Amino acid sequence: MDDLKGIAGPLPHVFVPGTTADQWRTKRRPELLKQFTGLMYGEAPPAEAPKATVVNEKPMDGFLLRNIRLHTGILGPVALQLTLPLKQSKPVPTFLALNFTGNESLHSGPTAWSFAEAARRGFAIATVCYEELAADRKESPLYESKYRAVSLWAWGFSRMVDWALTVPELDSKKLIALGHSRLGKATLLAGARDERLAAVIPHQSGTGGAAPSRGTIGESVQRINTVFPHWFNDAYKKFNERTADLPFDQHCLLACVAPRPILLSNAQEDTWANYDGQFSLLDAALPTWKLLGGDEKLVQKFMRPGKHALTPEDWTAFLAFAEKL
Ligand code: GTR
Repeated sequence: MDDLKGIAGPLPHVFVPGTTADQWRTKRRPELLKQFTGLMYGEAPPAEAPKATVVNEKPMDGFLLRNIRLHTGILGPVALQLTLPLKQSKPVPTFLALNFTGNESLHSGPTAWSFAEAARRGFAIATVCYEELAADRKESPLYESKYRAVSLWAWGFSRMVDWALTVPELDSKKLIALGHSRLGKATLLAGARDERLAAVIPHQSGTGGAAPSRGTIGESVQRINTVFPHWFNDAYKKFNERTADLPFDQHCLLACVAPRPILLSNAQEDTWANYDGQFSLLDAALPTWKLLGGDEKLVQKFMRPGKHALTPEDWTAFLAFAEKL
């Protein structure tokens, strides 16, 4: 594994040869998740029973929009926006997504999402603005605690799952986590930790997401830990200049998603996110899908021309992937 594209190998093993599916589930996967918590992402708060109140609901052009106040417990209440098909005869598959710019901003302009198209194809989209969960500022008093931002955002996904499981219109077996960039990092971590997420789309997630800590292209661990010291824990900073000593790389986190479907999506000009390294790691994690009997056709890579962004073309790819679930 020394010559993987975008990675300074060798990579640590995901599991030793001879490991059984049962040993993976009961021993190796929990051990890896514990290492990721201890050496990189930090803890997540305990879960609390979800409480939600519907604020209002209105038909829009091509979908139904419902605003909800979701009480997450320790991080307080957040505004959750749910869009649904106008008519539905059965519970619908649902994207659970964090957004950067606020729920309102997703309806027009460059940050617009494809709500009507998703609804037409029978999907719901539930979204929360990430900073409502945890501020993205290193100065936030939140980070004087043991918690760090990516882990808190990932925890937010799980609170959305708690809530989604209480909504009869949503298909509890088809909850799909989606996030872009730093939220793609949180998406992958949430998908690895929370098996109730049926599929995961870490979009252009880069370093600290699906890209290798041992990367040779794009953002280094040292740089991400310096510019965003509140994203990962203090232990991860000790590896700034010696990533080869990490007992894992991100293929081990990808493997924790198996046997569930995953789509790694990237953009040609987004070399900062080391898509070569990400795709190499997905290949390195694939034996876990084989071990668990997962559907390898649903371990997918998507690449489009252009820059770091979440575009309508990306939504088309997400929907095509989700339709196969
Ligand atoms: C960049 C950061 C990346 C990525 C991106 C984003 O500045 O270096 O890791 O997360 O921000 O979230 O858009």
